[in-house]
Amino acid sequence: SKAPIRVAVTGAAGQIGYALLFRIASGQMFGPDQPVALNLIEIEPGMNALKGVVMELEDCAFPLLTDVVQTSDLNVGFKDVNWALLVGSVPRKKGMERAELLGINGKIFVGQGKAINDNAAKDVRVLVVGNPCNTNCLIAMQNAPDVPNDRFFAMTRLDENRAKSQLAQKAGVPVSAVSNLCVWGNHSPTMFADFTNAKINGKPATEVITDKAWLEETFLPVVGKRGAAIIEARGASSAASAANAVVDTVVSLTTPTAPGDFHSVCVCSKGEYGAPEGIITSLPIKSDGTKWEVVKGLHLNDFAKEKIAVSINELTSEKETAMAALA
Ligand code: NAX
Repeated sequence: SKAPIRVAVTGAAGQIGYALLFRIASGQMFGPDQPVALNLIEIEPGMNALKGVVMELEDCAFPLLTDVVQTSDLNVGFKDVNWALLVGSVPRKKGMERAELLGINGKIFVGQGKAINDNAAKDVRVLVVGNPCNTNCLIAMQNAPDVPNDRFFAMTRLDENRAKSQLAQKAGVPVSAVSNLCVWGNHSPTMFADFTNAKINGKPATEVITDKAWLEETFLPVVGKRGAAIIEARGASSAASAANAVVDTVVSLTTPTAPGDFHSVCVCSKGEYGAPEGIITSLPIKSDGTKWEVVKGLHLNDFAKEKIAVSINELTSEKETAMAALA
């Protein structure tokens, strides 16, 4: 039988953790015949809640789940892991400056990057979910010099999925009819959900939804503010849909992408589409099941270019602020 894939999850006792762990353990992330082991990482105050979550994992009697580690020690937590899903981070509190938030989280991701560098399996891949996820990912990457840069990812798949769902509803088609939806830039309200390259039943989305004003003035803000709308309605931030996007991201990186299609993942830029080299920015990605690459040759009109530039500028400034806070 296959050796288990060992997956670290930080913030494992949090909301997203609660929706994510059961999907990994049930086989939805790596497939129905792939055993998995979980290394669950929490800070000290979360350890008791984590114990309860582990009891529930046991009570699911998942046939694929070989073992579960619970720890607040990063060296133990990242030991031999093939995937590190970095979900935990410190949320912005009322009155907290952005620089302060970037500094606090920056320190967390310095430590996690180092521990991944020193303990993880040789093939480790890292997906950062905890916000500000692009900059947190950059910091982890910089502190894991032995891990190649192309193993670091941050999550914009929830934004992609939200955008697809909105387009499908507007066009009156099932969501599976929407493809080629790239979210560009930072995972923040500045991200650009690119309807200009999206397709609906294989046709340009802009030929199916001809209401340009709706696309520019309703669709984009609805997608950008979806997280806030969910907090307003649910009294808590999106968790199940975020966990689902984590599963989707890993599946998209580890299985072949449908021919002609792509997905949104934040990766370390090599200057594609004019993004500055070395920032973690969301780009159109395809995979052959093992290796991923940035899809080249998409046309960006002036509207798209302008939107993407705003988000890239924000990333550059986040990077500078975080570097200054950590110096
Ligand atoms: P919760 O506050 O429910 O859970 C976070 C958990 O992380 C807590 O249990 C906490 O104890 C733990 N934690 C904090 N610092 C830690 C550390 N240094 N090491 C290990 N664990 C630590 O938040 P939740 O709703 O689960 O969201 C988690 C993160 O995902 C937040 O930063 C949130 O902003 C971010 N999100 C990112 C999304 C994306 O698309 N990239 C979408 C969903 C979500 O908003």
